[in-house]
Amino acid sequence: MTHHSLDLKVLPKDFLWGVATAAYQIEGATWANGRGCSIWDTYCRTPGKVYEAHNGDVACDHYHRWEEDLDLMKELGIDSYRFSVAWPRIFPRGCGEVEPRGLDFYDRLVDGILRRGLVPMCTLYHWDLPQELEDRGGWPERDVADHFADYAETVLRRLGDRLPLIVTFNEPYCICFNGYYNGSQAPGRKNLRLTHHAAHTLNRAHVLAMDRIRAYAPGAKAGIVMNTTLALPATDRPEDRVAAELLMDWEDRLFLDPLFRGRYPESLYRHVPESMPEIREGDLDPVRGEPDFFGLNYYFPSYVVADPTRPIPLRLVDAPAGPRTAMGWCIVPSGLTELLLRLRDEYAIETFYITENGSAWNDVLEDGAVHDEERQKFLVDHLGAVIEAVKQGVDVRGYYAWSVYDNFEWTFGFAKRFGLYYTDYPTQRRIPKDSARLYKRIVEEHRTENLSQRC
Ligand code: IFM
Repeated sequence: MTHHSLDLKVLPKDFLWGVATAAYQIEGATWANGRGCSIWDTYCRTPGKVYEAHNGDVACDHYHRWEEDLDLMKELGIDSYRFSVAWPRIFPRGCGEVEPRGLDFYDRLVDGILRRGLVPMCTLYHWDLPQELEDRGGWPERDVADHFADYAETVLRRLGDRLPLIVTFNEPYCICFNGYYNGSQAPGRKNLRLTHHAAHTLNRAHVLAMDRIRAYAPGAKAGIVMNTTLALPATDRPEDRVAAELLMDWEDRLFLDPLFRGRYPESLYRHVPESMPEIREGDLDPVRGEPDFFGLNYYFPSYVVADPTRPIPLRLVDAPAGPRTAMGWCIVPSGLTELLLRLRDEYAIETFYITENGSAWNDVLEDGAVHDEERQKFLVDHLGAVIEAVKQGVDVRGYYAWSVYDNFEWTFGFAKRFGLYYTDYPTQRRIPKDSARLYKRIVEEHRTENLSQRC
């Protein structure tokens, strides 16, 4: 097992060590107990969209195996489990009639998490928009925000008394840009105007949902999770520096500025005014929408050059030569420190969680073991980057590894493995990789460190 020399005592005593998942990626049972169809059910059935036409119908069968899965998390020694609620299990048609069996499932799940002494972090939206809402226009349509708020209220009326940590959205960038700009994820549309309108609905939905959270889960801390791009200029040329800033306006500040400042970046009105949404009174309210914490998902930075031929004059280029994961993503742990510092300084963010971080590798199961050296190194190096940010005064309260076990990696189907546990799909056995053992040891060492400091 990889050795580490992490300075764990730098982390707060009550630092939450966790793992994260999302409903469609693990649950399976997509037709069980009245669940409606989501945009991902549809996208997976659209020829050519998902690797070998894989889909989430069975996935990790977590819907039936959740008790064993929670036992596994307990055995891993973590403190907290970040999961998401599937909107189409609660409102099969997106709005209107509630499916009580959907609420019952998450009710049992939350009780099961608490019974094991784990802290639940609940994400309300991790990409599974009910298909009927997409058929009526999807996220670019203004009223989806109102339906989302009603869905949030329904979930919180049932679970709100037991949820200490609530997330409205996972990765607005992916929802809007992959869903409506480059079409690489569900619903697979490609239109700049729709993308910016989707962003506005989402930003407004966050504000509306925060009102409901305050009303129906008054004891909870609530926030949003973003995979904020760390945009780096590919060269030292001044125009590439400008392009990198512009990329952050487009992909990040499109969500961050409304959240913290109640407006959109001026550069977007300069370059693509016709694509920008109408803002009505009260849509973007940084007071009502103010998060208690910011969830950061970090995987890799983007490299940018200026490109005056494009409406937003920039272009992404390949990362410099260097190590890459099985996703082809470059590995830059220091980017995580840099991003935390930048976000804290630019938006005066007081409290962070790293709500996802992890890596996919071509794991080989041999004699019941997976010796995933690269994943262990990735884990240690990124935890080192978190520790460095904490040393520089950033308040990071927890780290959630993505993911507890291999699961449905969206357009890559089951071909990419991010888990600390290896999922043997034919038997649904979860087999600890060496990285799971390392993570467990790190968590234990941090606890021991705390105890010895108290003595
Ligand atoms: O699997 C995804 C997750 O759903 C959202 N964040 C990135 C992960 C790895 O691609």
